[in-house]
Amino acid sequence: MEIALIGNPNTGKTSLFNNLTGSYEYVGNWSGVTVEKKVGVFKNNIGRLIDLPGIYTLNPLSKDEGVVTSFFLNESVDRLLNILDASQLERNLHLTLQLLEYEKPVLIGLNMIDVANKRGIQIDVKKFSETLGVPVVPVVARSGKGCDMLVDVISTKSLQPSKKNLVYYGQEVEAAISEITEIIAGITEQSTRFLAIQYIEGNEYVKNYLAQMADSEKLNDICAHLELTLKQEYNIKSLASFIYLKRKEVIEKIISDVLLKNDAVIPLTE
Ligand code: GDP
Ligand code: K
Ligand code: MG
Repeated sequence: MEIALIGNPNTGKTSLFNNLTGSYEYVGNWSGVTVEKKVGVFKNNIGRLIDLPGIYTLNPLSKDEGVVTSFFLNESVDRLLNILDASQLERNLHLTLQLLEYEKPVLIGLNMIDVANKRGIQIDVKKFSETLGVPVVPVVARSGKGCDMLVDVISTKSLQPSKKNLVYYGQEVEAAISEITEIIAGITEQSTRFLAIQYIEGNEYVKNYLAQMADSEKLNDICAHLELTLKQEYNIKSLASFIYLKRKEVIEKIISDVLLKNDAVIPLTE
């Protein structure tokens, strides 16, 4: 089983990686960039863990960030372990929403619980998990607290992709998503909804990927038409900013639902 570790920069990926894996199977660089690639074997031998570079979005701004998107397009990974900084949920969840759209089983490691608690941030983990439709395990990656539980959950045979479409992008975008998914259905193993949304956002890696298999002119026409419609109707800057704002609305709602206002303590397994 291949599991990819993914999250924003400085969320504790390396700390978690070191806690979960015993030996390194591979250490080198990702192709084309000087970003370290590390693959480790889980201590309990359930499979391999791939440490991906920290990113904020799958629509890359740099070649370094593009490593993750290329990985998503070209490799087959069984499960995603998404590490979140509990004290920076709002920023972190933009990536999470995109990962859920990728339609592979996702497990959330909710890290920096100690930092969040010190800042008075308490998260209703059960509700958070129900809202996202995937398991959420609170951890302190630096000390290893919660890591056993994380391994237990990621070893579960029945781990499924989230059945929820968390972000509804509005009638116009959803219509364009349907048109694109219809065109690319059957030509790729990857989630067509994920690819369609990323295409609309202007993800160059996804555009190049699909150009090898589908009629780019048709796809670009759909996006150009959508952009024109949205600009007229909502006075938006770009398709990317529209998509970003839709995700932001959902994130704000999620956070207002899962943040505890009282002093309830999040249980941590030793
Ligand atoms: P990466 O950039 O995602 O690989 O994150 P690192 O594993 O390098 O961690 C970034 C910093 O956060 C380091 O100084 C870690 O020691 C620290 N850190 C990681 N996990 C935790 C945690 O759960 N609590 C606290 N307080 N610090 C942590
Ligand atoms: K770091
Ligand atoms: Mg790191």
